Amino acid sequence: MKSRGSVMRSAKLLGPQGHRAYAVGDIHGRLDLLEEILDRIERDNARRKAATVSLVFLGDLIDRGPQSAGVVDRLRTYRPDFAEPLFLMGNHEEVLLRIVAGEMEVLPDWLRFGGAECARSYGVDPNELESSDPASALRLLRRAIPKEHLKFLAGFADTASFGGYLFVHAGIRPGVSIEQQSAQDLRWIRGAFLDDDTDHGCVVVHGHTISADVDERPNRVGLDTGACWTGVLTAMGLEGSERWFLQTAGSSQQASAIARVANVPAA
Ligand SMILES: [Mn+2]
Repeated sequence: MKSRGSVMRSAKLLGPQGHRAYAVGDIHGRLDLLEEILDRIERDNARRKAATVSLVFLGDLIDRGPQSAGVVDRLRTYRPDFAEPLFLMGNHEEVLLRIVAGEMEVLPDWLRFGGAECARSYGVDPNELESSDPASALRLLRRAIPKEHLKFLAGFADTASFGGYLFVHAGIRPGVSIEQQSAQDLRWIRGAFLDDDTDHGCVVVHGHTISADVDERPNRVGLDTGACWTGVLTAMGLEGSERWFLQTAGSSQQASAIARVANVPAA
């Protein structure tokens, strides 16, 4: 996959003294779980002492689940009074933005890896997209997806730092300085990052790769618990030396869902 834009967009969050941060894993079109985790975060925050709060969404808001349009609309207009929201670019947002920019050759992959559900949430029939010529398919999508949604997604950052933590969607390339990381790696990397246990100089908080529960290692914390299939959306709170996790209740089918997730193609 090509990666567009050589300049990494980075946000420096306040922290850590007197500041608190929450990070939310991959939502993938589950508006129901998003509402539940926002509620849990707000209640968790209310129990703690007053602080400046950052609320970081780790990307992949869209695709797979049934309500991508609903999730984007909810977060685009989300202005909580207790926290400052910040959004990171996932590979799924990247692919959608590339398609509506005219890169129609990635359309079949997008539809196969959860884009069909996303298209449907915007009132577009994925079968019609597949059977249309590229120009017509592009027109269909551009007509259906509100410009404000695309503008919102296009404004997502690639990294955010909070004290000794670095938030990214997928991970970082080990041995490469944070400033030199490519957008491609930050949004797509798996094995080379996940299997690396060296000290990165910061603890990397990421989503993108599904694990059966929080994947907590000395040099990274993975928060993608496969919400779309398991019903478990995970968030992490950070303040000072403290670290804690919040999760949606999930379904009783969670164990079998996790087993199925393990067979899902890596997109
Ligand atoms: Mn991802």
